[in-house]
Amino acid sequence: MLTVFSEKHALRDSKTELYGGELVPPFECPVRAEHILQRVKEVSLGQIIGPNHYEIEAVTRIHDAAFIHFLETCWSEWEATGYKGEAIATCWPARGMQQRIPDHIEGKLGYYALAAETAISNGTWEAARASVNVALTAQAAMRDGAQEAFALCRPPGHHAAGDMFGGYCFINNAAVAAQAFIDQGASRVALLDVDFHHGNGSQAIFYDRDDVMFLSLHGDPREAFPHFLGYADELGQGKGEGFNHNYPMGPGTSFRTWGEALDDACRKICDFAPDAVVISLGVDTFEHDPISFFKLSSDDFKRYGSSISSLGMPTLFVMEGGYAVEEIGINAVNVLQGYEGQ
Ligand code: B3N
Ligand code: ZN
Repeated sequence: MLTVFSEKHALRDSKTELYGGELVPPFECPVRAEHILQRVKEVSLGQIIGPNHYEIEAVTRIHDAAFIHFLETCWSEWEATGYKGEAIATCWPARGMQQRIPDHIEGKLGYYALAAETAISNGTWEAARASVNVALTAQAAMRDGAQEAFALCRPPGHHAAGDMFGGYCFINNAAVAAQAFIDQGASRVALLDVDFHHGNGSQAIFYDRDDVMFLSLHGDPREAFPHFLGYADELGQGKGEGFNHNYPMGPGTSFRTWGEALDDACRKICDFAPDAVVISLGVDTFEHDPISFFKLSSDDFKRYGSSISSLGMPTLFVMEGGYAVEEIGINAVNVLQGYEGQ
């Protein structure tokens, strides 16, 4: 399987994450991608290439242009104020307030942030831009005939909505890739999100569409981030009604339960008969993940890679979360090896 990877991921190296009322070193850190790449090499998964450059229009098919401009300029505006720390949102357009974009960077951050844990710092934009180029390059390889590809994206993307960042995500790599399939002539694409966290951004982006089906297996939002989306009764709206499927699951969920949800999602994908499947591949479902509560073992990742392969459809894997850094390479690559029948 082809892997696409960019060294520029390392430019996303913020020093702070707001967790439990403290500023801690971010769980989403550069060594994650290095370990995955190392494992891809160790098992000789296949060719590894760098990303091509894509014009921003591929990204603004999904994201609001003013939001993209904000991401690009946020750090320099923040620095210019003289603030000492990294750029973290501290105020929001809450219920009953105006949904206007203020001039001051503090207001802009609140407008575009969905949560406060994710700091923007020097290099964040460049890394996010490279990450989406990784996804688009892997997608282009499939347009050119590859049956499958692995976009080793970092930073991740599935929490990013049309005009919101957060949950360690800035540009929604999987959504941009799904849109590229459609723009190149695909009639239908399925976006299956197996990360521990609900892909609120992907859901919001495709919620009223019938050409991209979104399915997500995740920690019950009553107990887990992003808390305000990902419930089972969110089924899509308008034309998109019936094309959104959520499988929230509680603390301690084992592979037995999780696998049943995956089987159900796969049946829905078969009925939908997409031209391509995009997998938002997070391995924070791992039993030893430090921020999640599912109980999948390293072997389980191989098993479900094989289930995804049984769909028999062109499949693009896009890397999302996973914070057990010692095992992240084994777990992510196990999915890909399981897919390949190894
Ligand atoms: O949910 C958390 C969180 C929960 C538990 C933690 N422990 C026990 C150390 C730490 C953090 N934080 C909120 C931000 C979560 C972003 C999730 C990003 C992701 O992987 N999305 O797929
Ligand atoms: Zn996650």
